[in-house]
Amino acid sequence: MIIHDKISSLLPQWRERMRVLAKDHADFVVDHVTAGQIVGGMRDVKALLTDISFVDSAEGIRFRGMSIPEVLKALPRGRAMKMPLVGGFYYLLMVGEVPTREQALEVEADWAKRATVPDYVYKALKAMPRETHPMTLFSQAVLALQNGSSFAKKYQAGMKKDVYWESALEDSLDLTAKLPLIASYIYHLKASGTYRKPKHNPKLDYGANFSRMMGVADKKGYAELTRLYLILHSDHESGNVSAHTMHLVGSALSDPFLSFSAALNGLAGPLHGLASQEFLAWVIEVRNQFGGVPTRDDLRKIAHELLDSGKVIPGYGHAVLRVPDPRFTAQMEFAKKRFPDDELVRLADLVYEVVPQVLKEQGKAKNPAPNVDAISGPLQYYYGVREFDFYTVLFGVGRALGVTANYVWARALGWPIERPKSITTKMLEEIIQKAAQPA
Ligand code: NMX
Ligand code: MLT
Repeated sequence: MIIHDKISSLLPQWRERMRVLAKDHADFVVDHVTAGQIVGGMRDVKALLTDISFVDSAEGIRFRGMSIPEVLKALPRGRAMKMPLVGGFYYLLMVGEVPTREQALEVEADWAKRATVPDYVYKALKAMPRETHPMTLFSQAVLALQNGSSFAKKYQAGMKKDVYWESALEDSLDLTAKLPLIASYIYHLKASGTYRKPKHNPKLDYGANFSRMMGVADKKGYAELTRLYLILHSDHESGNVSAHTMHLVGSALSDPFLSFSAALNGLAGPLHGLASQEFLAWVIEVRNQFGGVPTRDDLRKIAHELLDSGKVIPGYGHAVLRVPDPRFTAQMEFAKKRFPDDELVRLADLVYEVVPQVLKEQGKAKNPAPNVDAISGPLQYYYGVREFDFYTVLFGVGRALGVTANYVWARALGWPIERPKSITTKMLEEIIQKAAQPA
């Protein structure tokens, strides 16, 4: 397989770079940790290494060094496609090079071969109570797939450490190939109570397949959005909850299925991926209250009321970014080009005009700008995907691309189990008191 061969050829030089860092520069001080960071969620502590993506606070995400516009421009597409092939993007994340169209299609073809889901997984989902949250179902289905993990089987059979990454890649390709089928099955289960076993069409690419399995009427437009959406949601360096969970669980040599199921549970939190669902629920509530798009003044008032009630404004703020999220901008541009008059898109745009100032006035949020979740919901809603508690599942399908690439490289470079040190509150206070005493 093309990704396997490429990683194989890159590995010797990467292993040497790791060896030099771990041995020759082991004592080099990169950063320091303050008490504020210890009690403040380790914000900004430079303690993770990844080459898959990087988030600059003033610019946003770069995937393998490329900004979103650069990725969208450089990556190959299929005939008459506006957005790149997801298979080509996966190649970029895994290998670090822009693929040719043939290489991108090779990844797509490999996915097509793996795009089947064992019947017992569907049966397990069917057996769950209907009101179960889609993210719970999604995480369960991924966990159920663990039964087929090549990594777990080979590990039990005594696999050598230097080839862990090969089984990790095998599982990652399997997992990412199966996710659209599982996600669309969950979607139909929740949307209409039907048990529709989706089928992958090998003549179509990953994005088109997913949009077709979702049963969206404007398949062409939705397939373009799906490709864009999956690319944008794939990764956000390694410190966010889902990526970090995948990394942490994987460091115990839990296979990609176990690790990704755990990552999904983190993504399901309202301060992380669930914010997309929450943003849409909020703007729909606002629209219903005013019978349409409210005035700026009304929206200002409602935003203040939401903050005064102790809630956060979903889709706004970020732990790293200090500017509008370029993933927000890319999706807003997509919407404005294709359906600028849609009521919820206009409302999301008005929220963007009003809310940053409201958050500034409140004075708490370090970043009053929108993140990726302040627009993704209205786009899905426009295409008829209206069960908004399903939106985080879509986020999860995208996130799998980045976190599995990280998983493969973590095993390839032999990274150890993650185990930072904790101290007690008393110890922290004593460290501070001791430092304050005159020498
Ligand atoms: N609405 C209200 N308050 C906010 C918001 C917001 N959108 N963003 C930050 N704050 C508050 C935050 O709760 C904290 O309050 P307190 O001091 O009372 O604890 C204060 O501002 C300082 O927080 P920050 O340092 O600016 O943000 P932090 O890094 O802790 O958290 C988020 C980042 C993203 C969790 C936070 O901005 C937030 O809760 N946003 C709304 C939820 C959201 O959109 N999450 C999705 C993030 C992207 N994703 O997809 O994962
Ligand atoms: C993400 O995409 O993971 C979010 O923007 C959260 C983050 O980066 O902290």
